[in-house]
Amino acid sequence: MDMTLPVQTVRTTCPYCGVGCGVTATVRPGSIPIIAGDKQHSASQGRLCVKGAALGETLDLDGRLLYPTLRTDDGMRRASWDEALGRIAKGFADIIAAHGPDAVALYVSGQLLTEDYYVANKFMKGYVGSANIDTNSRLCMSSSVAGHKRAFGEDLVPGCYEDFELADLIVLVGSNTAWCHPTLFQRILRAKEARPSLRIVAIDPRRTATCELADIHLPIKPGTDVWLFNGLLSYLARQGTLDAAFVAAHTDGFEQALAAADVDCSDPAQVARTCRVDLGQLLAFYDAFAATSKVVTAYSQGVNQSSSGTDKVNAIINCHLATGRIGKPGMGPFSLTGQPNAMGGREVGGLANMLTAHMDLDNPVQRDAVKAFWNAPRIAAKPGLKAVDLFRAVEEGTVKAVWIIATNPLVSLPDADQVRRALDKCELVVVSDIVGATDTTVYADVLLPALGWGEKDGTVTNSERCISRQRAFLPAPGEARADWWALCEVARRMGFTGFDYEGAHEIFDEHAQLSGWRNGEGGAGLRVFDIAGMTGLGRQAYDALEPVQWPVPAGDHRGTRRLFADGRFAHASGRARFVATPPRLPVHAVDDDYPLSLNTGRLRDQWHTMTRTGKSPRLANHAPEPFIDLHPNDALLCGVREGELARVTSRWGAMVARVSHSGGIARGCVFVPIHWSGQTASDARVGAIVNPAVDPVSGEPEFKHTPVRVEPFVVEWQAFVLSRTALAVDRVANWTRVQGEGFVRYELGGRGPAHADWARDVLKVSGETDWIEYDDAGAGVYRAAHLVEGRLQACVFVARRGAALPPRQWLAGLFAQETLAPRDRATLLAGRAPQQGPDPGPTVCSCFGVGRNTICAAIRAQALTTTAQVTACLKAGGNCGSCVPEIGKLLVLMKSEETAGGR
Ligand SMILES: Nc1nc2c(c(=O)[nH]1)N[C@H]1C(S)=C(S)[C@@H](COP(=O)(O)OP(=O)(O)OC[C@H]3O[C@@H](n4cnc5c(=O)[nH]c(N)nc54)[C@H](O)[C@@H]3O)O[C@H]1N2
Ligand SMILES: Nc1nc2c(c(=O)[nH]1)N[C@H]1C(S)=C(S)[C@@H](COP(=O)(O)OP(=O)(O)OC[C@H]3O[C@@H](n4cnc5c(=O)[nH]c(N)nc54)[C@H](O)[C@@H]3O)O[C@H]1N2
Ligand code: SF4
Ligand SMILES: [Mo]
Repeated sequence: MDMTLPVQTVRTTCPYCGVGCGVTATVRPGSIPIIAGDKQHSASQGRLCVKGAALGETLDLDGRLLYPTLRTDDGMRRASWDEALGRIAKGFADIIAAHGPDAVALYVSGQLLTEDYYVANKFMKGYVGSANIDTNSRLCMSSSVAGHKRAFGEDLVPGCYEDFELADLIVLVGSNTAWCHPTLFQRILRAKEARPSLRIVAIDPRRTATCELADIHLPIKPGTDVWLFNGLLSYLARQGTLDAAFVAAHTDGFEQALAAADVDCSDPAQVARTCRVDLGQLLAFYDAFAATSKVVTAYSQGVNQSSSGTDKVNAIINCHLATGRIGKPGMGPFSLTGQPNAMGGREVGGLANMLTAHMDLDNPVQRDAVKAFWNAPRIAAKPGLKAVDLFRAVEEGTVKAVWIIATNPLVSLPDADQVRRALDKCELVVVSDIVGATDTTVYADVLLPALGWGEKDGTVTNSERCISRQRAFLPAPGEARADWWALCEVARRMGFTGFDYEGAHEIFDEHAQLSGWRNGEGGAGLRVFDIAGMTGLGRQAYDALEPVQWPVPAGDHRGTRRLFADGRFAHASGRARFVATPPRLPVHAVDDDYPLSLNTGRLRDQWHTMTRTGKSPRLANHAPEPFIDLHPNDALLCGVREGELARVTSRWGAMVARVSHSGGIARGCVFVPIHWSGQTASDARVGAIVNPAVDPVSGEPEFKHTPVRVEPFVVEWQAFVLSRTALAVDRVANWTRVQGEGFVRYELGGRGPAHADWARDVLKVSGETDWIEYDDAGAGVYRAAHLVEGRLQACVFVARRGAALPPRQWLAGLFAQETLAPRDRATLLAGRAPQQGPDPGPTVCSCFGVGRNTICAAIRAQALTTTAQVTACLKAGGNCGSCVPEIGKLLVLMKSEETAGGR
């Protein structure tokens, strides 16, 4: 390594959530890049959350896919790019020739860059001639897209992040902002600190970290948001707090929407009963909304992922249109996007029912315009299959080839075992990923290595329409290539012209040109998505591109913060539309067999199926195991106990995880996180039990509600293993694993003997070795450690119940020692240091590694009352701030314990 190479700092954008924070990566030869917040980035102003801050820990090449592989009769073998691309091109061409263009499909992702996405869409819709390209955004944003199109005439987010700071009331609906959009949440908190009159309302069935800092929390019954917002519209109308002039001048359909709302929702008491919320709290929210003009209503998956998701979106937008609270500073409906490029994918038309550049498949003039611009041989004439239907068609055999790029559908689709059956049967499965082993790559016939974050180059668009560069700062590993490149190479091999790009900048240029192309023709009005002002950048200007919010029409290079300021919308009439939203319950109701409602969602420190965040030991500590969170009374009824394993079963499948009581779950509800896959647990893929019901308009799945039952998962013993090397544990009844600092941690639940032979077998130890053990068969306790030349190689602890196992922290720390200190060796099998301080408990602050018990002890001992005091005392919360809401929660908890104790 040449140590004289200069230290280089590259400005780029975080690859995780839709906030789209600016990141600086400082690259030094021979050491891992140093990641920091980019103070110059308008979206984040230097802030990063804990996931962004840990990006440096995810960049090593362990587990990376480095060259193409092909399936043969004897399994997968390495292949050249040429051979792999040739096989895809021939496979696609043969199937199209025999069965037509709709027999092939692409399934892509909001984690692609706009340039990759653009090429994928052009390839399918313009050259293959089928709209069978859908994306995981179907699972994420499609209800918002459909809601925007119905209300505004185009998929448009009116506001910007600054509106959160300018608002006097922020309503967070179905959004765990504190964990899923953390730096934006911190912006909200700072605004509230500066201006305590800013009120926050959280609407979520769970009491999440976000709710802790809300003035009002409405723990709504899952799926009933439309009642709540119809009720609000009706209430506003009765109170006379509508903006009649705005409604008259700029909207259509108000009367019908109000009439529909009045049918079931005109009586707040009735609404409160239906939504299962306190009437007083409901009215407090309604009054706050009525009395405040600067209101931002931000929403996310509690709204979108529902069989009435599109109606939920429109019920919210209706309230903003009725009060004219849109397009002005500090107000508006605000769809928070999930993935880093959810927006970019929508701009290029990545969904099966969209064309490109916000044009429509069912508009013949626009279809012709795109075909002409692309100089394409054909153009898709009808919408393609939406994600859930797409994989059904694969199983039925009507779709015979599928190319999956940057998504993991075997984990993330509902009824995920159906996806497994589909891929198992499919003639040609191509998967492009950065990781070799995922639940989906296992089914690939052709596996292509993609460039990952830090290696790839292009643009992403965040929740506030801000286009921002992701820049490469690392060399391409192995033979990995950009996704757009692989798509272009296949297109060329299929004989398609129009795929000769020198680099991402040329693709972006074409995309920008198309956005302005024949804009205004086709009887649909001017398309607001117009970035013609960004054409002709050339490589240099593209590389230097600063974040900018679209639209950026020709002649303008500063972009647009807010839309609709002039009251003009994108329907041909120029007016916005109210949508009548008669409320309806989720498709599948709970019943005696499946009495509980399963809700699924995210944890603070993991990203989706963990292929990247799972590499960081620091991130793993926050929630090292999958869990089933439910109310203690329901647990009692189900016969399950906190800390023990339980099985959750639905009509679609079953899974196993540990029972937990966070205190935030209402009776009748269960929450399970989405992050575990077949790579990280034997049986905790929640997608396998989620019902495949979808919203009739958007096709978005009902991820937030599935009827389930919970019962004990009986094991005879529980154990954990910490091992420097990965182990084969698949014969144990239940296992989960996470990455530690220098070791892998397994949590096991099993049946049958678990003593010396078993332990040596699991740890792959044979013959004479440095092996120390403790066996108390009567008590069901077994403990052993394996040392190699004085260095701890692995240890295993077995007990009848999980609660009888020692905490993992102290043992984990021993893996940092090159040679185990004699006193540590002496107490190794006790699982604790000789004079050990108290167990710090599960990590709350990942930046400084501060545990829950430590924080509680400090609060108690020093009578701390504010999060700032806790930070001053322990540092916890003082860096990225992601854990501040949880510290707040602990303060509340301790206070209530104190009050209870004082009684
Ligand atoms: N840490 C982390 N952050 C992420 C991600 C991640 O994987 N990890 N993923 C990113 C992506 S792609 C996305 S889409 C976003 C998602 O961001 P969010 O939507 O904030 O996250 P979720 O946890 O999916 O769900 C949000 C909340 O909806 C609530 N909910 C469930 N049912 C209902 C209902 O009927 N009504 C209402 N009002 N609420 C309900 C749930 O209890 C949950 O707290 O997060 C992004 N950010
Ligand atoms: N039960 C339940 N299921 C859900 C949800 C839920 O709330 N509940 N939420 C849904 C939502 S909102 C979303 S967004 C999805 C997310 O679900 P997925 O998209 O399936 O999850 P990821 O783990 O993000 O998958 C991304 C894959 O792309 C790979 N990858 C990363 N970068 C690149 C790249 O540059 N190129 C290529 N080719 N590959 C790359 C990663 O290694 C990983 O395998 O899950 C959905 N599923
Ligand atoms: S909030 Fe966190 S995950 Fe989201 S973009 Fe910013 S640093 Fe990345
Ligand atoms: Mo998402």
